[in-house]
Amino acid sequence: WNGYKKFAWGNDDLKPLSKTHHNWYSEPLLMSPVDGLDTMYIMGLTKEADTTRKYIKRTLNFDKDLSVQKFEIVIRLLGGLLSSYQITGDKELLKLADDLGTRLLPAFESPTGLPYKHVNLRTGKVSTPISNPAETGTLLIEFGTLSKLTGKPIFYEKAKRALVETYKRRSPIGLVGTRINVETGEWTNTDSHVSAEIDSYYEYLYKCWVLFGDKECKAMWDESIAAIHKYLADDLNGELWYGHADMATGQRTRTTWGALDAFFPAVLALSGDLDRAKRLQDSSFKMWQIHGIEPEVYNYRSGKVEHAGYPLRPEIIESTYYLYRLTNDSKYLAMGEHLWRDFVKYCRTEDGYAHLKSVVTKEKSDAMQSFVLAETFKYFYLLFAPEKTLDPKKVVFNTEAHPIRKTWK
Ligand code: DMJ
Repeated sequence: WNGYKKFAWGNDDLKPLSKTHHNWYSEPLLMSPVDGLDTMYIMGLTKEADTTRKYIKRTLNFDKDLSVQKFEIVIRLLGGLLSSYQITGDKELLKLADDLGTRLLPAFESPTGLPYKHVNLRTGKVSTPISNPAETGTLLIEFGTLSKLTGKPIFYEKAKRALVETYKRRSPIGLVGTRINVETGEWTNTDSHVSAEIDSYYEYLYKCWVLFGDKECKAMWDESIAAIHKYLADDLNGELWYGHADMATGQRTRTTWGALDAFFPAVLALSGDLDRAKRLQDSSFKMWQIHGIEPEVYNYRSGKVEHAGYPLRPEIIESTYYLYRLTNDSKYLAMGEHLWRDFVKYCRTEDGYAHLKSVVTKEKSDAMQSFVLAETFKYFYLLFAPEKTLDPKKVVFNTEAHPIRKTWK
């Protein structure tokens, strides 16, 4: 955080090697401060957080002629504003969230109700009709919470419809694909898995049931998870992995697992399936240990790394945290310590943490995304913090680790 303050203040992200900054668009949207704010409060860094909150209120303005990627803006900024509002009671944060949510609403104006990938914050102009389940189905925690907190039902309705429209297009055997055209509702890539571009769609089916008590979400989760176990699970010499299959036939297409997939034990554990969660977490940890840091994509059949990058992802730590809290087994504390020591050893720089170009060579690259502040450090911290710091039974974390409390009836 101090590295960001020193070299990137007022911009989106720190570039930890060149000690400069990176912005997602032509003007900054304060990604790191908004994403990292609730982490500071949770860690008890109240003074630092209050100063940052005041800066955000003074500076952040969404009336900008920028075509933004709705999903990323929702999980990082909308989620961050809502959780920090709930922590501080600062109504201006809710006002900012309301303004942002309203500016994103035109994205849902497609013939199917599935949202476009990009929307202009000022004009509402939409673009990029080819989307994916993660981007069409990872909106309801944030938009639903916005409805509950503002009393405006439209946000819940639009995001819920997008989730249901995604689910409705599952194949007869219950799987969704990787890419979908939001104008026609046709799949343009039929690869099915729990990895990038689908992952948090499944996460939100379950979590929206927990947060809102929405029975339809629970029913969609129940049917989906059965298909996932049936067609994606691989039992390999006693190890549990989840691979890729064609959504129409269920036939295995790839036997890969990776850093993003490593969120899945957390959701399994949360849903009560501790047996599978534990076995799958052992597989993720095995993948991590091969090179002392996990790769983006690993082939569990051939044992080869298929994509060697590591952009400081939090998912394996998130699952370690859930498993520790839900089992009380100190094995997960030891696992977390192992992950932490490797993480510091290979990714630390003078003023921050850097992505790895390759977990094999450990060569670094000049980036530190805001989710490092929002998620990676938060889950590491919460794993070792006293349980009362944040009762995991009283919050639902959005996919960017912003904790949302059900403060409504
Ligand atoms: C985060 O922005 C979120 O966790 C998202 O669901 C997936 N990718 C990153 C972290 O890896």
